[in-house]
Amino acid sequence: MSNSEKISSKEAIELEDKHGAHNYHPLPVVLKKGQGVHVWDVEGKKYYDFLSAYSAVNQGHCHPKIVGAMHEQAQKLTLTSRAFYNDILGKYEKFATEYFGFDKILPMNTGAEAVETAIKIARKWAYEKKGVAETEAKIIVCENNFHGRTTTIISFSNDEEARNNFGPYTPGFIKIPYNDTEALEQALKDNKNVAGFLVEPIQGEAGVYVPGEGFLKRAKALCEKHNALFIADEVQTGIARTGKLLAVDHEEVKPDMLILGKAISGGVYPVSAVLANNEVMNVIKPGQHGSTFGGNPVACAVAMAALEVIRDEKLAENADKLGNLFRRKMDDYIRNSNIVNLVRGKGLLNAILINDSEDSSTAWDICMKLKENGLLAKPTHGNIIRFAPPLVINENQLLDCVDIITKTLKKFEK
Ligand code: IF1
Repeated sequence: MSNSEKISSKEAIELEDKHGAHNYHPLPVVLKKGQGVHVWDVEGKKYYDFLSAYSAVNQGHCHPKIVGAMHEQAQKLTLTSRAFYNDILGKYEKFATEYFGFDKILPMNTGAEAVETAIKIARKWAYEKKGVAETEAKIIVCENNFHGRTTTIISFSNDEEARNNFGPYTPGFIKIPYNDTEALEQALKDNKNVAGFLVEPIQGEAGVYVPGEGFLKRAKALCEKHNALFIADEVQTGIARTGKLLAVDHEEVKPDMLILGKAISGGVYPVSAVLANNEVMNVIKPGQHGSTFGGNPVACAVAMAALEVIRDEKLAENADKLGNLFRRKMDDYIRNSNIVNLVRGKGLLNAILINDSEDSSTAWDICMKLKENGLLAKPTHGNIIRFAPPLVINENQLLDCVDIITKTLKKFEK
């Protein structure tokens, strides 16, 4: 069967079921085209995309400037490895470090790779700069975190699905409750070997948990006081998703290490990165870390275009404005609803809490009905539905989506 051959939804699903590992349970929709805030399935039905590939497609599907940059670079030079220099990596490194305000960037490919990279740098910094005894470094993480799916990362997860039967686990992590600066302070006081505090500025997968006002600022101050690195995982919350370039910008917090992924490429190509200043990043010497594709020419071209789109199209401002409108409209509905308890989020990273038990199928059933009504979203844990459209959405489209969502939810009112 050639790629150009037409395929039905049923055939596509059967092929994946037969030949693909069953590591996902997708919504039964088979997509073949994406443009801006819309996607189309193989039968030609059009949908609003309210997931944005988990906030990777912030710039909208197939943004012409980003795809154009990929197309142009892909015809010149796709990959050199880091065995040699090339004419675009340095330009990208200058562009990105100035864009985010750090001395240096270490380019990788996936979010999990960037998180692993940040863990390695933090540990090395602890041994070589903080004076922690070799192999004794600890990293503080939060309950209900999601930082990726590698063995080390799931070692500090408390999500049984993500962690079960993947042991033995990597040691060296201390868990504290999210949004709890007293617990962070205690952990820093009790453990002299802390290399850093790794945190999502908003917990995405856990259900879009926005921490209390000042949490990030107080956490950063505590890290400074105890000579530990504040490491912000902005893979999902970054790149304008929450109404600022970075979610930490809402509290004017400057992380010691910034982890980016997903929308740094606009969802066009796997690109991730760790950014830090010299006193941290310079612990990495030649031959101590790397990746075949990390910082490849296509990734550099795509990421620069994707970041220019965020800035030039003022997508953070749009996310802030339309995020407030979305939550206002949803609150108007929720006031008289018995199927939705609340809406929460920041910018265009939002979620609703369905008034049913975690193990009920209601959230899934609502998403199936939303699909029928032309909007794609997916539950995170059990009874929480995440709503995260591309940041290029306009006010009319957003109000149209609020209509679809509220009309659908009304059918589930008890
Ligand atoms: C899946 C979740 C979201 C992330 C944060 C690192 C990574 C992610 C804050 C790793 C990735 C993705 C992974 C994808 C679904 C999605 C997800 F549901 F898994 F948890 F967004 F919430 N830090 N999140 O959110 O980046 O290696 O995937 O590039 O694994 O199912 P990655």
